[in-house]
Amino acid sequence: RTEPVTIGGVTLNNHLLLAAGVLGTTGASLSRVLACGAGGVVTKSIGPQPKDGHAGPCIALLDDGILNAMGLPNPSREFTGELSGLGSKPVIVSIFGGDPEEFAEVAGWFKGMAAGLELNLSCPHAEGYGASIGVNPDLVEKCTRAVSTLGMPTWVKLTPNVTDITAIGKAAERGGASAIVAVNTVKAMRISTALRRPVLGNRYGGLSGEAIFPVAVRCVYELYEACSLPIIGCGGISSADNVIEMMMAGACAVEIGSAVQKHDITVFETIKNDLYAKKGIDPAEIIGCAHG
Ligand code: RRO
Repeated sequence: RTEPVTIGGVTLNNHLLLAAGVLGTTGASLSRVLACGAGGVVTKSIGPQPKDGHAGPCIALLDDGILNAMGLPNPSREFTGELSGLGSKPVIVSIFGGDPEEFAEVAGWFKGMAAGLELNLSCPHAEGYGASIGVNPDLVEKCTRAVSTLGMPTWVKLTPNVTDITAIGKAAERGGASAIVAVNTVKAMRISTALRRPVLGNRYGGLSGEAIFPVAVRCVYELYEACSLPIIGCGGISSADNVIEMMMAGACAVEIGSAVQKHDITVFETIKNDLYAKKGIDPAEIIGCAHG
C-alpha cells in the first residue's frame, strides 16, 4: 500500500489518476476504477448544455495510439446525479465552457460534490470551446480565475497544440490555478486509403497514447522550468518507466487514459506494483531531477 499524496489541493490515494474521457461517464465506472487501484479519477468533460457529440466514426484505434473526435458528448448538469454516491472519494470533475461565465456556472454545480475541478481548455476539435480558449493566454487566465475564485481546487488542462505552452501555463497560474495538467490530445488525422476519405466523421481529431508520449514529456519539462504550480503529466503513459520519466521531467502525478482504453483497468495495479514495489521508487526523490 502507498501513502496518500496531496497535489493541487486534492488528496489522492497514489500518484496515478484516470485521465478525463475514459470510463468517466458514470459514478459506477468511476468507483470501479478507484477500486482497481487508481489514486484518483477525472470524469468525462461536462459542459453548460447536454451534447450528443459528433457523428461517427468518432474513434480510431491506431498501432501506437488512439485518434478521437467524440465531440464533447455529455449530459451537462444531470451528471451531478452520478456523483451522489461517491462521497469523499478523490473524484475530479472535468468541465468546459465557451467563456468565463459558462465555466463559472458549470463549476458551481459541483461545489461540495467533487474533490476538485479540471478545466478543459484544450479539446483540439471543439468549435467555440477548448480549441479557441486554450491557445489564448488572456482567455485562459479569465476562465481560470472565474473558477478558482469559487474556492474549489482548480486544475487546468492544457493543449499541446500551441507554439509556447509556457505562456499558457503562466496564464493559468495568474488566474489562480492550483495545478496544471499537461497535456490533452494532439490535433491529428488519418485518411482511409480504401475509402479515400478521412477516417473520422469530423475529419480532424485528437491523438492520444504512446505516439504522443515524447510531446507530453517535452511539455511537462518546459512547464516545470516556467511555472511554480504542481504539474500532472498526461499523454501516452503506459508503464512504470513512463511514470518515472514524466516525474523526472517535473510531474508530481500522472493521468492515464489510452492505456486503460486499449488494455484494461488492471494497468493501475500493474504500474503501481512496478513503480513502488518492484522499482522502489520514491517520487519525492525524482520529481524534476532531469533539470540541470
Ligand atoms: O470529447 C472529445 O471529443 C474530446 C475532448 Br472533450 C477532449 O478534451 N479531448 C479529446 O481528445 N476529445
